[in-house]
Amino acid sequence: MAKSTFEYVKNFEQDDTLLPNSWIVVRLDGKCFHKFSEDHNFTKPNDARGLKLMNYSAYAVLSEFNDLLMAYGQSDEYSFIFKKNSTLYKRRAAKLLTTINSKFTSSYVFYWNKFFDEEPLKYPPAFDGRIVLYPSEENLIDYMKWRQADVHINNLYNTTFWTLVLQGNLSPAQAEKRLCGTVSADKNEILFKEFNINYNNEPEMFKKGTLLLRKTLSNEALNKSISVIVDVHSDMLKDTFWKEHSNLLTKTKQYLNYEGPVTDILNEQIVSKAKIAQEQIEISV
Ligand SMILES: Nc1nc2c(ncn2[C@@H]2O[C@H](COP(=O)(O)OP(=O)(O)O)[C@@H](O)[C@H]2O)c(=O)[nH]1
Ligand SMILES: [Mg+2]
Repeated sequence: MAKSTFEYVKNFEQDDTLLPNSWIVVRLDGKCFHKFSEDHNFTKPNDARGLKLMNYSAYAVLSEFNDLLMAYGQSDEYSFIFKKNSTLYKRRAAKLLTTINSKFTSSYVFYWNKFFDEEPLKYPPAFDGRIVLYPSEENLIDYMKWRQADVHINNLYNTTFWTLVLQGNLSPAQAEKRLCGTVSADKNEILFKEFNINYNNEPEMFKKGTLLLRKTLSNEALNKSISVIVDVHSDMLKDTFWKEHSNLLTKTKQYLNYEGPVTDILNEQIVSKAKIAQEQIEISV
């Protein structure tokens, strides 16, 4: 077909191919979520519904993109880690970022009612996104540790702050002043001595964020092993985690057996795979 005289405009497009041989990390972050969480009456400092919706939206992304090794989320952010040699969209940055972001954001809206049954969505949320490349395992592991250290620092502060305000009847300004210059041990002590709260007993999802991983599950009902995505709250700051998951950064298919609890996300996959197996039996009979 003859080219139109307008076709030259295509030459204005910029090449945004990402460097080969490096892990692609896509990090999304909620836009103005301090306001969005207020407008939707999120529980302070952690709203389990909101965090579970974030996890479920990330699970929807991971289910669709096989080149994703894992994802990690906390607060209003989620990081998605592509395998090092991924050639998805020929490693074009804009394609990767926009597809991951729009799938995540549309899932957040699509599944809103699954988690917020009594809280209507008042307006469409938005997430910004960025891509960062990490050339070495050490850099990537440090990235994951950095994000998890962030949730630890913020959550201990927020938990103490909101306990002082909601249970200690301090004003936000007074609580801020009280916490000024305190270290972790001081905050733990305030929670324990003044409010009888042992920070260690707070939910793991609040303290550690959520990691989505691919694992193998031996399922008795199906009488076979199935490949699943699991949501866990592992401590990535401990080197034992990386020793136990030594294939995590190199293989999209994880053969590590999952032995943790059956979460809602996992249960959904078991039910769906059982249904498919049942349908196959019915067809073959
Ligand atoms: N109440 C509540 N607020 C949350 C929760 N998760 C995130 N947020 C809010 O979202 C903000 C996220 O931080 P950041 O991205 O820096 O702020 P943003 O620019 O307003 O999105 C937090 O400061 C909280 O105000 C939650 O579970 N409960
Ligand atoms: Mg934000």
